[in-house]
Amino acid sequence: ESVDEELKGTDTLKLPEKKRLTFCVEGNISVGKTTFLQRIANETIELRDLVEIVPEPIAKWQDVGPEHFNILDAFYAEPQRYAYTFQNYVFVTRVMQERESASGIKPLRLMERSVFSDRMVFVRAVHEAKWMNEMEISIYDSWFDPVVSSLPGLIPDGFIYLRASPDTCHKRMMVRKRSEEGGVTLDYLRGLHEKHESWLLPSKGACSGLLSVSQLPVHIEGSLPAGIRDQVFYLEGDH
Ligand code: DCP
Repeated sequence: ESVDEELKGTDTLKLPEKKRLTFCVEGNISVGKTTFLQRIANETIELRDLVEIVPEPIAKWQDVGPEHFNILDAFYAEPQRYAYTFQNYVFVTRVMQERESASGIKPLRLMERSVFSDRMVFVRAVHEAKWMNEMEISIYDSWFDPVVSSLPGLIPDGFIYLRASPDTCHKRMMVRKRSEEGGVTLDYLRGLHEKHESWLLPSKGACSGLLSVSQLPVHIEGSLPAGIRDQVFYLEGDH
C-alpha cells in the first residue's frame, strides 16, 4: 500500500529508456573468442533472446569484391606492402558490421574485437615490426579519433578480455591451422599479448576483476573518447 502511495502522482514521470549494452570480446589470436561467443549464442538457450552476437568480419577480409581477393592472406604474405591497406579495410568492415547490427533489439550486444584493439594492438604491432612506416601510422592515427567520434556505435560499454598465455594461443593456432596464418610466429603472438596486457590491464598493484577504464592506459593513448562508461572483465583462458 505504501508503495502505491509513493507511486501516486508519478504516472507522468518517464523512466529513462533502457540503453542497449555493447561489450567487445578481446584477446590474442586463437585465444577462443569465436568459441566463447558461439557457446553463448548456441548453447545457452536462456541467453539467446537476450544477447546478439556480432562476429568479427573475417569473412569479408577473405573475400573482397567480385575478384574474391583475400586481403588477410595478402597481408600475411607481404606484410610490408599490405599492412596499412589491411588495417584500413579492417576498420571499414567493422563500421559495416556495426551498422548491420545497429537496429537489433536484444538488450546485450557482444562484438568480437573492436576498432580499439585494432589500433592499440595490431596497428602498434605491425608498426613495431616495420610493416607500417611512420607516414602510414601517422595517417591511421590522424583519421582514427575524428572518425570514431562521429560513429558512436563503435564505442562499447565495456570489454571482456579473454586472457591466455602466448604459448596456449600458439598451440591453439597450430591445431586450428587457418591457411593464412601459417607465418604467424610465437614471437608475434608474444608481442600481441604484451599489447593486450598494457592496454587492458591496470598498472601493477591493482587487483583483477571489474575495473574502471579510467584506471587504464587507454585514455593516455587517446584511444577512447572521454566519458565512456566502460568496464573490463577478465576471463583466464589457459585451460
Ligand atoms: N587481425 C589483424 N589485425 C586486426 C585484426 C585481426 O591482423 N586489426 C588478424 C589476426 C588474425 C585474424 O586477423 O590472423 C583474426 O584474428 P582474431 O584474433 O581477431 O580472430 P581469431 O579467429 O584468431 O580469434 P579466436 O580464435 O579467439 O576466435
